[in-house]
Amino acid sequence: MIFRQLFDPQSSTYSYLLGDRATGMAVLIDPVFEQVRRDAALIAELGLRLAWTLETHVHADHVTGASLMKQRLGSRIALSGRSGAVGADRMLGADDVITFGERRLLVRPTPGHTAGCLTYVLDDHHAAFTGDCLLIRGTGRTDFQQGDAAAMFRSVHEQIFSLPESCLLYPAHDYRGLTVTSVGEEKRFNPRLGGEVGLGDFVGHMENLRLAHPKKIDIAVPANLQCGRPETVQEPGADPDWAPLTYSFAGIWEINPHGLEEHAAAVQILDVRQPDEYAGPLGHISGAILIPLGELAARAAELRRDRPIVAVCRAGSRSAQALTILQQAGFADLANLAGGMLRWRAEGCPVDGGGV
Ligand SMILES: N[C@@H](CCC(=O)N[C@@H](CS)C(=O)NCC(=O)O)C(=O)O
Ligand SMILES: [Fe+2]
Repeated sequence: MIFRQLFDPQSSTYSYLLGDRATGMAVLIDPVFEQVRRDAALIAELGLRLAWTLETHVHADHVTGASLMKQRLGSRIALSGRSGAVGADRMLGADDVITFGERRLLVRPTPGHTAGCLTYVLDDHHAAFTGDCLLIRGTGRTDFQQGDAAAMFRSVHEQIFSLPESCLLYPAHDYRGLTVTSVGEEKRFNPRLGGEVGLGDFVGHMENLRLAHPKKIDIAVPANLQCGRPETVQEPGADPDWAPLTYSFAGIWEINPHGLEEHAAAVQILDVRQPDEYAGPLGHISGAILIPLGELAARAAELRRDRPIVAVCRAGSRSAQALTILQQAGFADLANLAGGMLRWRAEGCPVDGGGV
C-alpha cells in the first residue's frame, strides 16, 4: 500500500494519504484547506486517483479541504452521521466500510472529543487513524463540541485498545512533532488513560486541562459543518492563469515545453546556464535572455517586472533555484520549464543554434 503522513504546520494537523497499489485508488483522511494544492500535487505525482476524503470529525482548529478536493479531483466526501454536517456524499456509522481499490477502511465510532468522532481501521489491522480521540501519550480535549470524557474513555478502551497490540496508531494532531504510536505502547504508557488509570481518574484529569479555545474555532466549525465549502471561507491564493502551469509537490510551478511554446510571446524566457552551454550543442530557445544562475541575484534588475518569467536550464534543476532567487527579489509570476532543454529538445521544440 502507498502511505503518506502529511503535516500542516499552522494547526499541527496530520492528513493521511492511503493508496491501493493495484488499482491506484486512494483516500485522504483529514485534508487541510490550505494544503489542498500541495496534496493534490502529491496525488498526481504518485499516479493516484482520489476516491474519498474522510473526516475523523468536525474540526475546531482548521478548515477541512474536503470540498476543495472534490472540486479539483472529483473525490467524494464522507464523515460521521452524528457530525451534524451537511454536504457530504456519505454519512458513516459503526461497521461501515470505505473501499478504495482492493483495500478497505473499517469505521469505528469513537465519540468523546466530539459526538461524531470516528476511528478508521485498516483492513489488516496494521494501522488505525484515531483523529482527536487517542493522541500520542494524550487524548483530544473534551470541553467543547459535545465533548464527553466518560464517552472518550469508553471509546479508547472498547474501540481502540481492542485492536492488536502491534496496530500502529496515527492521530489527527501532535503538538510535539511525534508521528506514530501503537496500541501496546498507549495501553502501557498513556498518562491519561493507560495502565491502571480508571474512568474517574481520567474524567478528573480532563476536567482540569484548562486549555485556551482553538484560535480559529469561530471560522472552522461553521465551515466544517458544510464540509469546508469554499464559499464559507476565504480561498487560499488562486492558481496562476497566465499559462497552463502545474504545481509540484516540491512547491514549484512548472510549465511543459508545448505550453511554453504556445505562450512564448507573452513571457520572458530566462536561460540560467553558462554562456558556453547557451551557445553549445543543445542550443537555446529563441529570444531567451541569458543570465547564468550565479549572476542572477546581482542582475535581476535586467528583467521586466510586468511579464511572467519562465526559467530554463539544461535539466530543470538550476532553473528551479533561479525561481527562488527571483522570488526573493520580489518577482511574482514565475515558472520552471519542466525537464529543461533536454526535454524541450526531446519533445521536438525548436531551438536557435545547437547541433543535430
Ligand atoms: N492552540 C491550538 C489548540 C488546538 C486544540 O485545542 N486542539 C484540540 C484538537 S481540535 C485538542 O484536543 N488538543 C489537545 C491538546 O492540546 O492537548 C489552536 O489554537 O488551534
Ligand atoms: Fe479536533
